[in-house]
Amino acid sequence: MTRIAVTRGVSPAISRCELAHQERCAIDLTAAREQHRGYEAALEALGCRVEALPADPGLADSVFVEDAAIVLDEVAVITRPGAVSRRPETASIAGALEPYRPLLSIEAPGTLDGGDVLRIGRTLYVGLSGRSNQEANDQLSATLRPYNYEVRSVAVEECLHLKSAVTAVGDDTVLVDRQWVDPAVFVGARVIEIDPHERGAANALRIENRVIYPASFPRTRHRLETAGIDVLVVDVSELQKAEGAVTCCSLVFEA
Ligand code: CIR
Repeated sequence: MTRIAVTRGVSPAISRCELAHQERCAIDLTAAREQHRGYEAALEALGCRVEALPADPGLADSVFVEDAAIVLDEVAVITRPGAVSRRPETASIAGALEPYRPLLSIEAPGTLDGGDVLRIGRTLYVGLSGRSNQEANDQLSATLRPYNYEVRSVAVEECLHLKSAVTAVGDDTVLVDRQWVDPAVFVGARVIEIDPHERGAANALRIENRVIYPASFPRTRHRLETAGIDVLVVDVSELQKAEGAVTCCSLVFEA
């Protein structure tokens, strides 16, 4: 078994990225690229084989590959991103995934960003956000029923994606920002809450029994470590200025 992480280099156009809940500020492209390489090194340190797609000068947000697909054990679903500017990102991601999974897709008028899909076991929690709509939820539910996945919708109002508000940091453990999502939604899960001073701290990338986690949230990191979670810290401060986080920069799956 090989664990693959699909990534894509930081676009020289990243300063023109989409923003939903953050103010625009200058992004240092050289630093962003260096941080992205550090992130890829962290993926490799955790046993992933990184398949890096070349940076695309025409697609400002294309480093955030997570939003273009949902990769499950049996199939991959190519999304139809909510931001029109991001829709052309899916073609090259489909090309990268095609050798590994049969491909399904979300069709208009459905819109879905991968950042809105949180898998816990056979349940997919899907955010109804500014980017992902009920039509896509319904399509996902119907298309994945034969594979025995249950889709549950979760309202997301004050942040970009569901995974801005909650991620899985263990088989039955979630890291949650309760100001953005009600932890009671995740029935039966152990809940670790972020430090309330650290907005955005609920996004962690779990690889097996470790998590890749941003350096900018030391208090929440302490909570994770106290709860027995093994944390690998990366500096992604420039990518955070583009409203990015650690889950969104890779698609990780087994092949
Ligand atoms: C966007 O607004 O679409 C990008 N600037 C950020 C996307 C981050 N994606 C993610 O967290 N899944």
